Amino acid sequence: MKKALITGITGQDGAYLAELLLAKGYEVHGIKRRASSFNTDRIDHLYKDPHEQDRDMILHYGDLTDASNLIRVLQQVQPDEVYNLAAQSHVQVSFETPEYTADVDALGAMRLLEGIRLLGLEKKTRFYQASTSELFGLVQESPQNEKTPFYPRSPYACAKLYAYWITVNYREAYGIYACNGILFNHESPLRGETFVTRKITRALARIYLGLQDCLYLGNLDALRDWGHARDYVRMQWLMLQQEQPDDFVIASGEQHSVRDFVDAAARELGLAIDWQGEGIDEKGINPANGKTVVAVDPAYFRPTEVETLLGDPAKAKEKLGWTPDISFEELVREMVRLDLEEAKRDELVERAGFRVNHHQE
Ligand code: NDP
Ligand code: GDR
Repeated sequence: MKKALITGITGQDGAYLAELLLAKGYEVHGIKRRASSFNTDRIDHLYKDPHEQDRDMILHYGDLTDASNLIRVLQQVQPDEVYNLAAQSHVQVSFETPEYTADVDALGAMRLLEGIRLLGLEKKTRFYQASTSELFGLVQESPQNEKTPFYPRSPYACAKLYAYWITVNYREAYGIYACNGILFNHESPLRGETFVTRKITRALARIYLGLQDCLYLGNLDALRDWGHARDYVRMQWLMLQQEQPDDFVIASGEQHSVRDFVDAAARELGLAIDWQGEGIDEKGINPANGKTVVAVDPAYFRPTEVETLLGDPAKAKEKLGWTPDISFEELVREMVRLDLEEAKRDELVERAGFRVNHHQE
């Protein structure tokens, strides 16, 4: 039985990857952070009580800022594959927490690679680094492929640039089977609520039911290449199954704006959108035209923005047989459907007199 260690197992990708690896018969180990409340929502369906004998998913407390902890876990697990998905992954938040973001996202990757080396696991343990299209930042050519020059535009992207190169360096210096997946944005119903896609589907579902008034967004013209996380974690696994380690761009090759995403989600719900954001009544409707208002709040603008990203996944198509199964429209539909279910649950809870979380970040 192969053993995998996933950092960031409680996040969006960690949950889909754990599910995939368990289905393939792996023993899956994950690192979770200590939190003051339960933080395993996304993997609870895979979780078995520690007292059960036949557990195939085992969680270890840890943190990417703690080298001794990482080395201990690596030593204990002796993994065949390490997937380094843990990160402070929010671009805008990285402007507010640049040092912490660098510690986790840059040095965290180095700590794991150095742990593999110190423990003499260079020949045994394969390493996947969650690299990102944010490396391209202020894009130098379009579409972007593995040879496109990097131009990071945030503390997050600068930290991920270090992680990218330290992965390449440990591959070249010590012969570790280490790969970078340069993944473009991928979303799902498990996406964190403060990333723009989930923020949109969650807000529109709640507006539809009258639980929320208005959707506030930042840059509506930002262009992204959005895919489904379930498709993308398959590529993470495939990258570690090749004869030679390599770096790959994973993208859909299709581009949409934030505005397009709102329109697609609104269509699913039959909502008409008023983009002016003027004359909002207490229900978030413009009384002049009866449409749902989407307003721009400059608080969501970033000091330096990544305006446009579009990936060219030709290399992954050729060498990994990359074919995403889920289209943009199917992704939006699934996210809207599940956020509508969640909003209906909130509506019931609220009607029963209990408080629900109305955060809109
Ligand atoms: P999420 O934000 O959903 O998950 C991040 C995970 O990292 C969570 O499990 C989180 O734990 C954990 N984590 C954060 N800080 C630490 C720390 N200091 N020590 C240990 N664990 C930590 O991200 P995604 O699943 O969306 O992304 C996975 C990876 O892929 C990230 O590295 C991200 O930067 C990268 N990426 C993502 C893309 C996307 O579009 N989703 C595209 C390209 C790259 P907790 O649950 O406790 O917060
Ligand atoms: P991104 O994702 O920065 O691409 O990073 P996000 O969904 O946060 O932003 C995408 C684009 O939408 C614009 N935007 C808003 N974004 C947020 N979060 N909230 C808003 O209200 C809003 N309004 C407009 C942003 O300015 C941006 O242009 C994600 C993360 O998963 C990273 O970890 C990963 O590396 C990259 O994708 C690829």
